[in-house]
Order: sequence, then C-alpha cells, then structure tokens
Amino acid sequence: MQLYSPRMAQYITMVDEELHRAMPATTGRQQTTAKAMAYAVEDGGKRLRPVLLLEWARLCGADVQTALPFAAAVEMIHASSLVHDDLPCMDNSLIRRGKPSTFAAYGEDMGLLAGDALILLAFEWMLTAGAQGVSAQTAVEAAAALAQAAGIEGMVGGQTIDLESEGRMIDLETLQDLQNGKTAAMIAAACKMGAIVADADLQTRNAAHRFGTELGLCFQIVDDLLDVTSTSEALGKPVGADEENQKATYVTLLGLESAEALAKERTEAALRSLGLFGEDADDLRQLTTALLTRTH
Ligand code: GRG
Repeated sequence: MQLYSPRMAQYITMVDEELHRAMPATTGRQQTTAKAMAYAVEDGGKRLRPVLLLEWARLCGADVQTALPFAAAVEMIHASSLVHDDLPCMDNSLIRRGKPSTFAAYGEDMGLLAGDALILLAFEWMLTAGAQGVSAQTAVEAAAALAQAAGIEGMVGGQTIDLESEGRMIDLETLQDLQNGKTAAMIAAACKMGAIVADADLQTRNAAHRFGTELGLCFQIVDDLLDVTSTSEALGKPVGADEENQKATYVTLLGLESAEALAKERTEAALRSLGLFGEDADDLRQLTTALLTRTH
C-alpha cells in the first residue's frame, strides 16, 4: 500500500528544497560540521513528521508554503536526534538510512556538533523564515510545542528511560512512557504544529495532538515488529538491534501477535480522532492505515 498520496509526495519535494535552502554554506572554516549537517538531513528518510505537519496545516486552512519552515524545522530536530542516537555513547550505529551514519562518515566530534547545530538551526529557522509568514505569537507557540516534544518531557526523556533500561526487564507502563517520549511526542508535535500554524482552535489542536500520539505509538510498535521481521536491506539499518542491545520492546514484552493487535488498536484510535474532519482528511486516513503495514 502506498504510504503517501500524490499531494503528500509533493510535500516531500517541498521539504527537501526547504531543507536545502536552510543548510549553511559548506565553504568556510566550519565546513566540516556544515557538510555533516547537510549529510544528516539531505536525501534520506520518510519525512513523516514534516508531511504530517504540512497536511495538518492544510486541513486546518493554512497555506502550506507558510508552514514549510516549521516542517523543515521538525525534520531538522528529528535528524539531529538520529545523529545523536547513532553516536558511540548511545547506540553506536554505523548505518542509518542505508548509508554510513553521520558520525561514521564525519567522526564522533563532528557528528556531535552537527546534531547540536541542527537543533539550533531548527529554532533559528522557525523564528526567522517561519515568522515571515505567521504572527510572532504563532511562531513562538509552534517553536514552544517543538521544544517541549524534543526536550526532557519528550524525546530526551524517552531516550533517558531507554538508555537506563538496557539489559533490564521493564514493565509495559515504563515501555509506554519510554515510547511516548522517544517517538510519539515528536509525531504528535508535528501534527499539533500544523494546527498551530493554521491558527486552529484549541479543540482542533488537541485532536491533532491526540491523532499524532496514537499514530506515533502505532509507528513505534511497527518499528519493533520490523526489527524482528524485516531485513537490513529493506530498513536501511541493521535488524535485530533491539535483541543485540538487550532492549525491551513491544515484541519482547507482549510477543508478536499481541504487539500486532496493539498496533491495530492504536491505528483505530488514530482514525477515530479524525472524526472532526470529513473527506478532506482521507489522505491522512490512508497514511494511517498504510503505516500499519509499512515495510520500512
Ligand atoms: C536531538 C533533541 C535531541 C535529542 C536527542 C538521541 C536522542 C536524544 C533521542 C533518540 C530519539 C530516537 C532515535 C527516537 C527514535 C524515533 C524513531 C522511531 C526513529 C525512526 O524514525 P523514522 O522511521 O526514520 O521516521 P526516517 O529515517 O524514515 O526519518
């Protein structure tokens, strides 16, 4: 099943171009880190978070062009998290998106700096390029939503639980906290930021956040399933890494069948949270269903 509708495929081209515009020059004395930043964001990945942001912005009535700097910023933060996650002090992963991970290509020091600089560029881009198309208040609200999702209450928090859980048995509640922070918070923030950029009301922003949370949890369960059932060629990263790193996952805690059933439940909950919207949300419904059966 196709993941993206033609409109969403078009978003990816727009996001790629915006990321390219945002990257620093690769000619000065700082060129090694600048090249590592571009390497980390360019031609790679599914671009799920920026696609969701743009689609929620459109659904809520915004001009997609206006939302574009915010979409690029979400992808920069996501890419920075992958760069940091692959570092020797974390997962020590040499392959990402089918090519050497950023630290493997540029060294640990430059990898760390590229991740740092991408985080800061994301905020600079929202508050400069982004603020040209929306009010200062809206840009600040969108930036705050992203900071919150990426920070201690979100991705950093989830990663903390993850690292401290390695090699230990954890319960389902802890795993849910971990995955809520590590994966779902950013996906939920992307959806909510689309609604924020469109100046949507609170009920709509909350629906976007709820949808993203359910989708994010489903996405993570499928990630855990693929780590067991897929191949490294299909995923562009090593499979079996969870077992090797002695990580608790939905599959190790629940078994394959129950993990699949939980992913289905989450998908249905995500679809229910689109109840406010009519046919205009059909591309999102199709994406939600396709993510359940994705192969990479
Ligand atoms: C940089 C703010 C900041 C925090 C770093 C290292 C870290 C803290 C967090 C790790 C977060 C992490 C790696 C979460 C995994 C989320 C996940 C499911 C990633 C894979 O997402 P995909 O499949 O990747 O969308 P692509 O490559 O398609 O973009």
